[in-house]
Amino acid sequence: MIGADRRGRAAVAVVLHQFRYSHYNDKARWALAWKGVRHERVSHLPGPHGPAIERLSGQRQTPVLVWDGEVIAGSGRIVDAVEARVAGRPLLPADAVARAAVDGWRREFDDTVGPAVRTVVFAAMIDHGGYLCRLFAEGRPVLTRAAYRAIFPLARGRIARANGVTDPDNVRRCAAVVEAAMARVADATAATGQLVGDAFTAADLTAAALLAPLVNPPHADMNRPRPMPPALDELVARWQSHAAGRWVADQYARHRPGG
Ligand SMILES: N[C@@H](CCC(=O)N[C@@H](CS)C(=O)NCC(=O)O)C(=O)O
Repeated sequence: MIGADRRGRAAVAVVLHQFRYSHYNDKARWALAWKGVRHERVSHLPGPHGPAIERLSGQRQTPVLVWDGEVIAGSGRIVDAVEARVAGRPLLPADAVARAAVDGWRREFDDTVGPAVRTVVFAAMIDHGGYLCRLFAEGRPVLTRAAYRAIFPLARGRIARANGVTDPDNVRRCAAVVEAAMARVADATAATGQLVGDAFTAADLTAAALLAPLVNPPHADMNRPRPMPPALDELVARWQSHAAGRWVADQYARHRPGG
């Protein structure tokens, strides 16, 4: 746990506004864990989250980090902010060539692979409202869970559109993006076990977190409860046995502090 920030202050007030089990959110959780930043988490329910996140950050997506009153929206900006504020255990290499390679992996995963993974995973669970509600409302009072489940059928269409699962061609296109990304990761990590050089960087953190929904790694933040919907079970079984799936699980085991 961190005792002081770069400016030497003893206590830092850090709050992460998040969705449970969400892969972009897990990038932020991972950066905070990697640097040992003590923080509070506020879990929002997808759907009803909009007004509160918009009031806080001027946009509607999670994760949003509040660090000593400064509001930082977006997982990439959060990783950079944590890196800039906390010395030690660097996530960004000092060497310019390595840094450009890390930035390239981050861009590709943030812009292309992350959304494709989300579409493929949502396609496997969109017709299982009870399971989706259980995931996102875990830990909430029973009345909140019941109310969330009751309104889900009304929100289903919007959730399906927002996650790109209404068009079967788009789901197929996203599955192809996932296939290509898994092949590239398996290939790129074969030599050293890491994407750039032989040390864990923001490239590994980004790729592993954004691929995690395919693999259900054994970490409390991303290990979805079972039983899962059958199509999701099949998807996870398939990717867990792929070399890139094993790499994701290994990154969580070796480089993700806490359990
Ligand atoms: N580019 C953003 C993407 C974040 C994102 O897609 N967040 C999703 C959850 S994984 C979200 O908040 N969706 C709700 C919405 O768009 O209203 C980042 O890197 O943080």
